[in-house]
Amino acid sequence: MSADTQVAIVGAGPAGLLLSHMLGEAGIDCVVFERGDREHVGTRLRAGGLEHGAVDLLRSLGLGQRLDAIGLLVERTDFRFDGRGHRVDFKAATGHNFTIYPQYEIVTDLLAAHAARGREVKFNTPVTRIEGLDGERPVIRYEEGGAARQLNCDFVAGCDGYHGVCRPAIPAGVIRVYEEVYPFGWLGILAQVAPPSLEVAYSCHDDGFAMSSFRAPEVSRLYLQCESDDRAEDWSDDRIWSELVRRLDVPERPAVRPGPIVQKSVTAMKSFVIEPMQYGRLFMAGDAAHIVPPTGAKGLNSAMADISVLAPALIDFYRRGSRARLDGYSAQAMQRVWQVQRFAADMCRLLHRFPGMSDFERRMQRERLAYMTGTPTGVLTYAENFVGLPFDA
Ligand code: RFL
Repeated sequence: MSADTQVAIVGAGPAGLLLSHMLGEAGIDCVVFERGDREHVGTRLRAGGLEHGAVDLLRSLGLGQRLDAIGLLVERTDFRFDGRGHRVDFKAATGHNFTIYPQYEIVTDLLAAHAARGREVKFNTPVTRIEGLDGERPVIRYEEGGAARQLNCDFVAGCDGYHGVCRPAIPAGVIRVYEEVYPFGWLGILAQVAPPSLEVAYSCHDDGFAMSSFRAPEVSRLYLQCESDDRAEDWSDDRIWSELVRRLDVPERPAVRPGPIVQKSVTAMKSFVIEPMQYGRLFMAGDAAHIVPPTGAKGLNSAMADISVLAPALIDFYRRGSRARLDGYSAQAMQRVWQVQRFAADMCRLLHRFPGMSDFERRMQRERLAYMTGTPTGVLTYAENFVGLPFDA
């Protein structure tokens, strides 16, 4: 193939960097384009938890050293409703932990692996257009140092997140778009204070959902259901802590621990999927192809699961010359994508207060929570979805 590179990867988030790492280890030439700078990409505060499939994948790639040293193992979720806590021991139910290892640590590990092997990531290099996806040699048009440039490739990996350029490059009518926007947002804070316990707590409160989690032994991450159009500045630190205490604190559980808030932001809540996740020589992965409401802690894991299917398919093409696995990429990845969508949407509907909810609907939420936390079938169903369905790697 006479191309400038074999695989052009748009986006240096977890999906793009993981793909570049896996292809690079297999001797496949790729170029990663990233519109942000290295600092921006390596410090973005986003996801915090890894399913066991994601942990196994990182370890199998030789990227488990820091993860095993500083990742924090979680064994239970505490659901708060009816004014008390209801623990679900997902480790006992499935044998698997959930590992707190923030997204910026994974990105840091992947960037370090790129640097150690002399593989370049083109930061500050936005892709502006992609052409020729239905031909033999797609063209990537990008800006570098103020100049317009182009590069030919065999394949394009669209790992450029929800607001990227790859999805709009697919002709209208080729993909079907599924979207559900929820009528509330999440106010998320990062606080420089030890969490009440190394346990994740979800509260289904009459005034709205709240959640207590953490990123490190001295760093708490907490969320509050808020209005979709709230701005983080509308919420004073005092108001945030008093609302968290009101929604999360119950007897016989460690109380919320207020501390200095170092970051706060409001996130929109939506479910979004395109189907199929490929067109011609373009293969979409991660947030570029699907978004989940964060209630299930699935966005990052789902992005990594896509790559665990896409990377072997590309490697198979270059080793054996067969497009069979590439052609089947979307069908294979989508099975898991939809199961993850189901879990994340169910958790979102189960735990939030929706505008105009009737007493009956509210009572049904309570009964679903009681069944999920109080019966072996309910516990197992939650547990196996939360720790993660198998990766296909
Ligand atoms: P990313 O991480 O968005 O990376 C996409 C990259 O593409 C770049 N890009 C371009 N580069 C070149 N040219 C262009 N034209 C480009 N257009 C875009 C962008 O700069 C960016 O660097 O997507 P990826 O790799 O698919 O990874 C997905 C995860 O980042 C995402 O699913 C999670 O972070 C979602 N998410 C959470 N997931 C969880 O599992 N648990 C969480 O607690 C959680 N919290 C969050 C989140 C996402 C958030 N966002 C998106 C606002 C909290 C937030 C605030």
